[in-house]
Amino acid sequence: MPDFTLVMGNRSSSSWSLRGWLALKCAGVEFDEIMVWFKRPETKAEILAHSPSGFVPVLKHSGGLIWESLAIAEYMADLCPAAGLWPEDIEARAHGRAISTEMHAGFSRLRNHMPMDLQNDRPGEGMADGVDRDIKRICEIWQETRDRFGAGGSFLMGGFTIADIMYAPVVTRFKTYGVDLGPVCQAYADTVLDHPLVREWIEAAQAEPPLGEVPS
Ligand SMILES: N[C@@H](CCC(=O)N[C@@H](CS)C(=O)NCC(=O)O)C(=O)O
Repeated sequence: MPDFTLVMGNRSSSSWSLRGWLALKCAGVEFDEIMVWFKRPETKAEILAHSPSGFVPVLKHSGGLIWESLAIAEYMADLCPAAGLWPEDIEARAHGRAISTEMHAGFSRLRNHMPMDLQNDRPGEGMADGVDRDIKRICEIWQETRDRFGAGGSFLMGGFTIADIMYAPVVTRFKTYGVDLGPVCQAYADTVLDHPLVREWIEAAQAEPPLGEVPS
């Protein structure tokens, strides 16, 4: 039995769970999954049985508990340095941490009005007041990071790092809601959507029953 267990939400709508899952997968460890289905009367109680914050994802490892997706990703980077979850260069790593925490703490308008939905296409929906400002800032971040640190590969900092993990759910939102991106950002978004682990998650999400039809 693996020593790692990830408690997560169902794949079609749990954007933070995608981040935790990608971090464990990229670290290359075996882990068990406990999935909590959202939007049922018992959802909150089921999450609280595992998570002190009442949110997922939560990682259980060696008797310890790590909640918050970014803390999980940092934990895996510490445990598995050879996995390259952060770039080696200190300036690049600091930049990666800055844009990851900006994502973790911000873009609430985008998150509220364009929730992750991997089962439907919703072009044109969600463009409420302020969402355009979040989109513009995210595109600036992607473009600047690619320009300054992306020379070694097709992801934000070359290889696939925690920075890409933090922005992967946003990439799926831009596709679901048909957001028009410039060529650099669209190329980056397409690269993320084509990552084998992102494809694996999306395919599994599309095979889930629609949320309203999940039995209690
Ligand atoms: N800052 C947290 C956010 C976690 C979060 O909001 N998780 C959502 C799922 S994507 C959740 O647990 N929702 C359950 C609820 O609101 O009851 C993290 O990074 O892990």
